[in-house]
Amino acid sequence: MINRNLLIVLFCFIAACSAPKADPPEAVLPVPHERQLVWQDMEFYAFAHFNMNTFTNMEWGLGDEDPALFNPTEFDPAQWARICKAAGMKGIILTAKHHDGFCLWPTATTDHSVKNAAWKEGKGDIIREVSDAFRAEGLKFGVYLSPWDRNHPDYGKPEYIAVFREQLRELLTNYGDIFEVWFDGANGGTGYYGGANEERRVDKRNYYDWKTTYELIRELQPNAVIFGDAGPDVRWVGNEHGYAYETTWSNLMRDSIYGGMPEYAEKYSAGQENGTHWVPAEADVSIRPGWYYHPYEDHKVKSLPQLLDIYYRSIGRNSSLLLNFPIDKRGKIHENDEAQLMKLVDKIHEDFSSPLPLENARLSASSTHGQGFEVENTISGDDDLYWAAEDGTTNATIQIEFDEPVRFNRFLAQENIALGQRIKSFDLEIKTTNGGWQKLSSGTTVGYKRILRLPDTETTAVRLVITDAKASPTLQHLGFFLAPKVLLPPSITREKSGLVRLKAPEEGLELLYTLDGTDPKENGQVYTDAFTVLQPTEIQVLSRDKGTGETSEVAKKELQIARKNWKVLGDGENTDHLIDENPETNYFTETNAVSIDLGESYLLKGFTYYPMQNRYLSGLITNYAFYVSNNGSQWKKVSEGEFGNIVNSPIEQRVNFAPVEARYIQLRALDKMDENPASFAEIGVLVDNQ
Ligand code: FUL
Repeated sequence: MINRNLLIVLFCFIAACSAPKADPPEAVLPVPHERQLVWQDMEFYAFAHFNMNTFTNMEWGLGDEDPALFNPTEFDPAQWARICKAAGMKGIILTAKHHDGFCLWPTATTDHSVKNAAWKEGKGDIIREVSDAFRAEGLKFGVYLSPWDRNHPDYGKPEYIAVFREQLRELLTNYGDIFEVWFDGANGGTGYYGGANEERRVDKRNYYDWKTTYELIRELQPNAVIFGDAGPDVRWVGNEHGYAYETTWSNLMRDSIYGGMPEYAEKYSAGQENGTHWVPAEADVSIRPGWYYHPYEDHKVKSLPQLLDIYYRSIGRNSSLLLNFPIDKRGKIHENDEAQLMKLVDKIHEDFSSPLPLENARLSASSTHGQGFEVENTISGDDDLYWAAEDGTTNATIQIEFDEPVRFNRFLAQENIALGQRIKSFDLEIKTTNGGWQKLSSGTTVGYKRILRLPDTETTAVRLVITDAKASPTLQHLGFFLAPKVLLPPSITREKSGLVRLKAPEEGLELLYTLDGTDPKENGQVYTDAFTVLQPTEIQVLSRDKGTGETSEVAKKELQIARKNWKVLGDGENTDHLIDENPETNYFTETNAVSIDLGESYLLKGFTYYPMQNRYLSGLITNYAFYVSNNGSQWKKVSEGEFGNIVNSPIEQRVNFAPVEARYIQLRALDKMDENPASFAEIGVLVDNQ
């Protein structure tokens, strides 16, 4: 005999299966086009700046460069594709033509192209090789085509628009599927223009007749998204740091915007709640200071904490991330860039590798749209399923209760954007030990993806309180994760007074240091406040995770004698920048020499010259003479020489000489990288006990 209870369960099961699924909620306009939905799922993809500027060491070529200069020695697009694939990037956008007008493919529209390059004796086609290499790895390919062309004689005239469209036609016809066409907002200005060498301003709103160009792209590549300040499909995030905003709407007042409009970044780049068109943000940023490769930036590749911050502030804020690699003169992604990229990728994997097991938790929602839109859908992992609140509801609460206390520090949420971006604000609350609720964090927009970085939190229940929405909210995915700390050593800074400060790379770490050359893991003192070090010594530091006890590597820094009583002789502006122990501040002098009173005599055995660290360098000393004195008027030369490779690699220079007793020092520039005033970030001395 069949058990009665079983019969009831069976009946309910059949009834549930056959109960009609409710109709989906109505979309809230604007909504994404299918091509935008496909693009949005890519999330993370590469940008590559590689063409004439790579060989002239410039960021913006003038357009008069000799095409023969384009000559990579070990061009290896398979290496680019391998690296991007390993990093989980979904494709690449390549600068087919930058502002200088040099074309990376053998276009019929101009001679200013690879046809006249030394590379492969003019028989090569970079676009062909890169697009093939990426497709071979299953990755997508997109093109950047600069509307501004500082080479073309007709730029600024109607004739040029026909040339520009023909270039697009070639790119969009001959190289397979293109996922994105990227148009730069920088337009018009001085240039070579076929020898005219003049300034040409264009009416950015009307000159390009963008509408016709967009129609051409739709005809040739209907699945490609078009990027520009004003979209039409994907918009610029408004800065080149890779950051979207706390509030980032995918809706945009598209008709109020044109490419290159000056007020765009401030007024429009975050999108608008009532924006008329769906034009999501793309955050573009270079892994180095420059978009193009410069050997002197080899040591300036962004650090892991910087890259991680970019990730959370772009992908974590409803934007995609377009990360640029300045391809080097060999035609490869530089080893330093690859190493930093892989650190980022490993850390992201680590951050999201421990999701809280929500399938074992009890989920409930204050409101549900109906059958098929239950809150459990948010943890099903199935992109076709989502939770929706009842029609007409603009606030709702999702509660998640666990049997045991859980720990997390990341929160992730995704709306079902196919129905429009709806959530306007939310709070995240946790259950306290006495059974009450406490606000942990709050946010505004969610959109395609929102990630919050939170303090380490332990609780038995969490509540997502959607406090306001444009219409009944939807959610496709929800997640909580426990990301390990970035275990990097702290940074060390010192003031002129000798005051030393340590700064943790992230919260929740404790910092340990020694000043006697021993290992801080064994003997370290816990850092609580800034402390003074006047005499030369080595400081060793590390970070320790307060939760797990895990420690970072040890960082070491040599501290020279404190510059407390130093004075720069002579007057001039910002003389203190020379001796403030801060390499970010500079001192410039037309006299090409600086003299310093050390306040007392020391047995000197050398000096250090820290060149300026700015993106654009000037006045770096390439050949020097170093003098000492006991009265500040009679000088004795103790060293003369060259700072080899300082322009390509502007790192601290260290020179030793035979020990000499002196109170005054003088550094003179015998030769510089250019005619500009000599520049200095810092000068230091090495004394005998170092
Ligand atoms: C800017 C350009 O002017 C830069 O050179 C670079 O290509 C960057 C991605 O866009 O507007």
